[in-house]
Amino acid sequence: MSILHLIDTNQWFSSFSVEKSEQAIHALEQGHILYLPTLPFQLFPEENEFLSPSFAEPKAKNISFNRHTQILRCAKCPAEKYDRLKEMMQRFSIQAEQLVQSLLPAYTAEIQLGRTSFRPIEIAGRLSSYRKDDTRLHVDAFPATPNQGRRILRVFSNINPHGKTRHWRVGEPFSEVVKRFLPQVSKQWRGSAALLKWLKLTKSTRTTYDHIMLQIHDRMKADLNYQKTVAQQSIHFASGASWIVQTDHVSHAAMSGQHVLEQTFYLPVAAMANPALSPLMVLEELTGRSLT
Ligand SMILES: O=C(O)CCC(=O)C(=O)O
Ligand SMILES: [Fe+2]
Repeated sequence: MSILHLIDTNQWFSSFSVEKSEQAIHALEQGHILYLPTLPFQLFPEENEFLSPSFAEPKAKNISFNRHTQILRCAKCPAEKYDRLKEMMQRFSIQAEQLVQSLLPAYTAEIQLGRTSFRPIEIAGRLSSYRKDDTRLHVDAFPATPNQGRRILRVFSNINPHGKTRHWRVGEPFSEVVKRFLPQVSKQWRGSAALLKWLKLTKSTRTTYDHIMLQIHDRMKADLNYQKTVAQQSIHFASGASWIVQTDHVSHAAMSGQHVLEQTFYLPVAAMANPALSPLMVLEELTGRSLT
């Protein structure tokens, strides 16, 4: 069965039937990817110049924007272009939010807006440490930004102007990932969470949940045999298409592609239709204790 759940729309804010929304939430929570092949993010002609790796630092994988603070992190942006790039990312962020509001209305009361990112650098051939190497299958967990059990929901849009797809690999279901890697997770040192916070290495407390998810993330990426042999499928997201995925439980790897926009949201587990499917509750069930 395909892991893609098709959503037929060409509007960022459209009216979906209750049934369509329920099906979408069900699919998402089961670990499917909501695929919107006819929902492009439209650039204004004068924005095409941003489709160039020259704005991003070679080592950074993205340009990031925080809509709350209005801060755009773009080291190589010429001053006169800063505001226009910000406007483009803000427009994407608002449209991604409208999509979530219209397609997943049951989430809207609780969902929290995270960072917006723009990724103008070709993935294939990019050099990075294994932990940062997103061409290796992984579930998302962020070292500096503990999410303390909240779900990570991401909206992507492939804005490649040359018709180039974004190629992902998608691996085994989270329940299988956990069976394999939870036994390898080392214990969190007592006091380490407080120390990380005190050193400002984390923005909030790294809970046991965050510790386990980071370890799973790292161990998946470190295991080259696993990367090669685990059951997996290849997916090519067309340019002009958008997709929504909960990247904290869908094992994914981005193999090639250039120019994508991405909006991150955080969702409290209690806001899910079926909280038992969250990584937090799956891990709490297996470890028999509270992890946050
Ligand atoms: O840039 C991409 O296509 C996906 C990279 C990734 O692993 C992520 O955003 O979680
Ligand atoms: Fe990821």
